[in-house]
Amino acid sequence: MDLMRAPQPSLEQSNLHQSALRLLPQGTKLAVPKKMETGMSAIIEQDLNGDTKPEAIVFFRKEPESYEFGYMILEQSVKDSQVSWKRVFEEHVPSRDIDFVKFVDLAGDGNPKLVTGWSGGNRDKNEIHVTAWAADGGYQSLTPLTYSAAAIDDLDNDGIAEIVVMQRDEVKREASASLYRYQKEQIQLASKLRIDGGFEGYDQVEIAPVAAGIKGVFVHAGMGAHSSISWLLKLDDEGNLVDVLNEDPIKPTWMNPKPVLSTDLNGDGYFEVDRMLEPLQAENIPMFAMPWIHELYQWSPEKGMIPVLRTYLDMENGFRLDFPMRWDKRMTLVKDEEKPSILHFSVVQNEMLKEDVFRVEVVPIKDVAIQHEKWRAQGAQWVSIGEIGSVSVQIVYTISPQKQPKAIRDLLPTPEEWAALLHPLK
Ligand SMILES: [Ca+2]
Ligand SMILES: [Ca+2]
Ligand SMILES: [Ca+2]
Repeated sequence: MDLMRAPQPSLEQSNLHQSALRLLPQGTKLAVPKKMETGMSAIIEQDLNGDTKPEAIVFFRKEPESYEFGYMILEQSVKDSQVSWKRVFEEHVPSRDIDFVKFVDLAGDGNPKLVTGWSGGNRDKNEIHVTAWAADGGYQSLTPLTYSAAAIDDLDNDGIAEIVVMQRDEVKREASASLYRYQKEQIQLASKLRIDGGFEGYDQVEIAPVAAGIKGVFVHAGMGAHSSISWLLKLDDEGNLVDVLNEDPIKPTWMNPKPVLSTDLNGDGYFEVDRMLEPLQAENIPMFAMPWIHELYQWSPEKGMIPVLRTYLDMENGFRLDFPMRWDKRMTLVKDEEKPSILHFSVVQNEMLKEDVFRVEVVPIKDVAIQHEKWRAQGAQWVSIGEIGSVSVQIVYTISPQKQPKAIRDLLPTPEEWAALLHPLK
């Protein structure tokens, strides 16, 4: 038996592939969409009309390059145990690429609709196409939505997905967020919110949980060379999109000196919004050497945006070191002038910079024993708080915590607390 032989596609799959090639419109070839949840392929099988038999959706592009892409829907029929495929729908879209493909239950009837994004089409606009099946009319592509970025998910948790479309007009420097719902066999605008348009492009547009049973749209946009603006949109009681980060979404104040992305960093299931802080007493530190503190906020129905985590991100070594919330902003830090991976922490009291309290040092695991030997010779006290990849993270006290005044000693974590503050970056 030849174990090296590549797996053969099943008869059914090769039949579909051959049928798809045979049915391709003149002058086209198969094209694989850029983003898809099912495996990357030009041919996807999915039941679109609810008869439990999958249809095949086949994506193609015109050859030679002519900025025309498209797709066709094939229906299968079985006769004398022979499967054959027939083209029942075809749409050509002027565009530069197939941005994404999703199958989304937009009507709440359990039948997913085909939702496709096409980039760089008419007048360089991106378009979302929704292709729906109706018992009396077959397949139909609904009026397209133009978009700069989009998020498709169940925003109001009623079991039916919505489409949130972000637009940006580069010339007029205007932007907006629009909420669309599938109603009466059409895509209908449910709410539109104007936001500031003075940015370069969207870094993230994602629907994610913000609090128990509540979702929001996390929007981050890049501005200038490095900085960024953020909005967090959610639905108010009337079902309108509102921004909970900025008092006026057209004059946003939630800005950061670098691009930021939202995730659930503290692991409670809800996404946070980053606000980068300069440590206290850091006025004279140049931007490239700034040890940014990331203050992460979550939305609360009662209190609005509240900080839930302050943390330092060491991208180079792949970890984050959380700050105990009791530190408030009193503990400040600075990067070592010679070895920037070393962070010196000090307590600020009465606006006066105190002596160093401790430093964080990243030591290659293989060198830890030698390093400890050196510190022992210097009479230093330290805690090994954990290993990330090939490095060990060490806390080295400037003076023994027992000799610190109570006010400072109370700020210092116990060894167990230290270990719980260190996390690998995902
Ligand atoms: Ca079907
Ligand atoms: Ca919904
Ligand atoms: Ca969280």
